[in-house]
Amino acid sequence: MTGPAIPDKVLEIADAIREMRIRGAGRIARAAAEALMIAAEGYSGGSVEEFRAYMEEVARLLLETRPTAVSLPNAVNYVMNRLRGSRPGSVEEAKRIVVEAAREFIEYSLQAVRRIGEIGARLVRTGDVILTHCNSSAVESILKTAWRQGKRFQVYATETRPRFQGYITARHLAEEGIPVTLIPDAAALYVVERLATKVIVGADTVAANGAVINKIGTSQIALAAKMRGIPFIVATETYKFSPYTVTGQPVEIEERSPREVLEQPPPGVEIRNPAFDATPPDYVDMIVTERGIIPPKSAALVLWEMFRRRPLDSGQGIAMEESEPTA
Ligand code: RUB
Repeated sequence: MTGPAIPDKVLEIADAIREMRIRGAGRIARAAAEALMIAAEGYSGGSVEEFRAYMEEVARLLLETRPTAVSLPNAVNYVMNRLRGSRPGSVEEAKRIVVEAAREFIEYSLQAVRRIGEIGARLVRTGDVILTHCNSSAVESILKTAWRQGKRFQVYATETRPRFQGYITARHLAEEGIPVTLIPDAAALYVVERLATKVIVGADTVAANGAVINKIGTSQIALAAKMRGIPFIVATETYKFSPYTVTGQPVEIEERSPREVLEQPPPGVEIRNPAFDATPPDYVDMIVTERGIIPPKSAALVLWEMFRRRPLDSGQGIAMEESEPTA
């Protein structure tokens, strides 16, 4: 690169996303917006065109960290499209545009998680036994809101191998006073068959056909819930709906290092570590978003409303002309 160096703090955020010290689709999106803001604030000198080139480089760095959660490109494009679509008269003005858009995205995102909590809490009843998988801020928001409203229920949290995000869920819920039981992933069907009254999980990406991409193992749980006839509920902000899937682009499933599964596999043994799977829309009863509850088949309508115009094929894949979630 010929322009100014990317600030250390931005490189650290990109690393933290890659290494999963920052994880969960919502947090990843907010961290990316913050990184763009830090990059803009730290920029000095050069012309507006040089600033644009530098910001595009930062955007690329962030986009390359993890492939599956569409919240990442949606957040980056939300901020970058504001810059791409403006004609600032000075670098200072261009920096302000980026910082304002990033702040807006972060604020929208935090509010969306709170709103999902309020809307989703209406689905929780006293006496419920709720199974969840992985760690989702949107799911936590629902459970904590319902608990604070005085509803009394129990939660089963899967461990979520190989990175054990279920421990985070269990710890957070226990801190709130919610009765929570941690189970091995393989016990999910046992719990759904005998105990659970509903399943609530988060999402990394929702496809235009309503398929939900979430932590590996989610689709098995959805299948179990379908067999048993209990509701399978997804909690997600609308910026996890993927505009790319409208034009048939498949969602890339991240395959992480086998060493996360087993440090030293026995000789001759291959290990695979797919991090996400896709749950077909037929297995999803409803999707709780900050704009209300929708059936999975309405995902395309949400995308249409959010992005308003048709996706445009640009040099960097599909970019949205208007990619701003509207409040
Ligand atoms: C996290 C995961 C979460 C979603 C939703 O995967 O699959 O269920 O991201 O989380 P990883 P949130 O730990 O590999 O990032 O509701 O917090 O966005």
